[in-house]
Amino acid sequence: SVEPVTAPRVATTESIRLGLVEKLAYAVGKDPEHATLQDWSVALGLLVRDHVVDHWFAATRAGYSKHGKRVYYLSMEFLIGRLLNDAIANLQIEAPIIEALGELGLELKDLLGQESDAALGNGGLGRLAACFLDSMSRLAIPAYGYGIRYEHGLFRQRFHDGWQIEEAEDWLVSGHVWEFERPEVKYTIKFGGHISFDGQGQTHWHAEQTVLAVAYDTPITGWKGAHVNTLRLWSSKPTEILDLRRFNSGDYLNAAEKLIRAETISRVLYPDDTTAEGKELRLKQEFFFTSASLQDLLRRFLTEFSDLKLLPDHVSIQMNDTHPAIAVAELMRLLADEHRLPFIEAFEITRKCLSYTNHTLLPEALERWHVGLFRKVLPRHMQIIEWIDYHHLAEVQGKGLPVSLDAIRIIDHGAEIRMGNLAFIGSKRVNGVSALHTELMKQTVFSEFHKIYPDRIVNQTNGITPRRWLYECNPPLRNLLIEAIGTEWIGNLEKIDAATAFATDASFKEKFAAAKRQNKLRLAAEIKARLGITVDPSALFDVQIKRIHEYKRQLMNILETIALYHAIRRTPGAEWTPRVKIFGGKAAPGYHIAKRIIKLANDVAKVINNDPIVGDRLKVAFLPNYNVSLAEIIIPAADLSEQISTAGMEASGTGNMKLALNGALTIGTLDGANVEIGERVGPDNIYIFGLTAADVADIRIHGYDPRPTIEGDPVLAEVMRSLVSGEFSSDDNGRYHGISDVLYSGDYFLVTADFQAYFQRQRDADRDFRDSSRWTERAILNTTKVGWFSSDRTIRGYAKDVWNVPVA
Ligand code: 26M
Repeated sequence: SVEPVTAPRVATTESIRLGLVEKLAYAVGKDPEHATLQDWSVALGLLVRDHVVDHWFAATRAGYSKHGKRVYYLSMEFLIGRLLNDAIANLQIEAPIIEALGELGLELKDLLGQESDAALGNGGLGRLAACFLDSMSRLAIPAYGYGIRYEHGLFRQRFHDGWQIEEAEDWLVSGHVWEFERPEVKYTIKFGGHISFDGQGQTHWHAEQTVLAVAYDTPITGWKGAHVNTLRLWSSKPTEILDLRRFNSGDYLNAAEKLIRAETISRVLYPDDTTAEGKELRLKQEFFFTSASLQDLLRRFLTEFSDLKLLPDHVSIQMNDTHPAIAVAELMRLLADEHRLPFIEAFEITRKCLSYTNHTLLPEALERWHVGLFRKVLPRHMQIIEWIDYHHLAEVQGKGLPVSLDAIRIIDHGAEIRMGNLAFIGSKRVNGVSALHTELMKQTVFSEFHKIYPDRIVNQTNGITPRRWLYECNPPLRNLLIEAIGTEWIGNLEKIDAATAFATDASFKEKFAAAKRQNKLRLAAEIKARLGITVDPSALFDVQIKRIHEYKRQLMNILETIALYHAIRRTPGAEWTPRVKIFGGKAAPGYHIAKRIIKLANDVAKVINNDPIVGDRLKVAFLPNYNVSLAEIIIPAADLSEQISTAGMEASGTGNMKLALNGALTIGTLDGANVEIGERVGPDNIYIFGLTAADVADIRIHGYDPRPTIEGDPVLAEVMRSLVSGEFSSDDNGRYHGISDVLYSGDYFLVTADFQAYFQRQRDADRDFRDSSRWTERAILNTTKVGWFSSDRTIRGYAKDVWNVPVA
């Protein structure tokens, strides 16, 4: 018999040095003399991967999950970023690695920088999924992440003359060491065609197109390597490699057509995170990964059990937004058509296995599919959805509750399929991602459902992994915390509250400020390298990093920047708090206003940064290609965190949590998780301003006229004039007339309505920042009071309220 690896290997300086040189030779094919940094980085990745694999096997063999319940997290997006440092940190093998590299004349940080950033997600939703994987491993929950192995992740952003340019992203070209291809793990996925029923009660789906979903596995190491889960991503491949008949007849291009058609499905991530456009390829992607995942988990279940009625005891499936909501119909199809269960039983089982997380209330982001397109791509699922809709409506009518049936139909007016309603009806639990958001879900989109199923909607406020978002990205603060309170907080972030006692300790304060300064110097160097802008590291670093959206109101921040600029120019001799406005974020390629907002920020930056009267009092830096790796540099350096969405529109936010944990004070509206952050840090340690969600709802009912607000505020009025005068667009005076028009005519996101309150709170921040000792105390309290926002806490909540699984 073959001896398996039994215990994880131990990392010593010696073993790492020898291992590295061996990997470099036999896996990379280079000798040390000719190796590039990239070669060394791959060698180190492969070596660290060996350590990860030891733990992976150990975890699996420990039999933790024997006949237990498994969690399946289905997500269109996993925004994982780089993995090398994450693995090193979780396995606690940094010291021997640094030492071994030193002996080889190499620096760890240089090798880490070589790894490509896996950007298989748009923003918050995808990054949340990645934090959840980390926490599920931390808590030893036997879980699988399921998603798509996009060949191209989110586009790379660069600026040309201040305008956003998108370029294809290519994360796989330089060799991704973290995945294992599983060519034997593959499933057939069908599209299109027609359905027939035979006399024996069997349903047949005669597909128009079939492709294969092939598995690629990435191990996800939990804290201290105690548990390792698997992220399984599906890649689409043709069922046959080549059409030989066509090829032999000389028709080379058409012979390759099937291959291209098949591989197109997992080719590229859709770069939009607001508008749910009804594109056929997108629907195919959603079904592709959902079907493969369900087939895979059913196969795993059936190797252990035979009675599918037991499925809900052993399987919990989480739908990350409605993107995998087709799971409701697909699980029913697999149970009924393939495993011959009666529909009604299949429906019962389905509703006990699935749960759904909602991430937005924006109507344009709620997925809907035209019935015609849907029937063409998924003819059998159309029938199943019709059955569910009919059956569900009858069930509700039977209860005699006073609800609007129109609101709970899946098929809206016979024309469109509402995926939110499908997901809701097919789920055991439906959750929102912050207390406010969950309340609004109950009152708005799902109010009728909430009357029928009062226990179904639950809240699970988002969280972030403290490993990546403090321990890994902020070594100076990490080391200070360890010195002060030990290491407990890394695996149990609520323990970070122990450092609250040091908030007024002179020596701790000094070291905390020094750590912040060190991080600011690192960011200043990055700004210099990427933009050529010199910034003063003692200035207030004011950060807004997130996707560009009107509701997130980057525009309000830019208008405030202009107002401050005007004020500085008017009295340059006054007492100014030097500020650096830092922006990062991508606009969806088709979102024209968002792209113009980027151009405006860059135009404003150009004028301000080159105005000698202003000097160091104000600088503006829009860093291109904001991604996870850049976030890891910006966040530890922030003093002020901009969370200024129109109240009621940001479901939760998670950047707000990362910034607060790293000692930035928030300036924000009472929106999403800001509300809960404010409750924990206290009103003196956060700058809350503006309309509440209730105010916004009220204004929307009565109608809002921006004109008197603008004209009644001389500061804002001057800013508005500068937009149309060409002060920031001397090469094209008309460039910002459109933006001005949007603000004058309706201003749906209420930028002008909140402007004055926002401007005032910014001046409060200016004043407070000048008392650096007091500011440091408040920054410390932000770090020590937000331990609750660990994704470990969030996952404990899901485990208890949604999945019903035990945790470590
Ligand atoms: C939909 C259809 C077609 C193409 C793309 C999409 C799509 C992709 C991502 C739609 C929405 C997407 O993401 C929404 C999102 O990121 N929501 C954010 O989720 C975070 C985690 O819960 C919250 O913190 C944010 O407040 C919320 O905006």
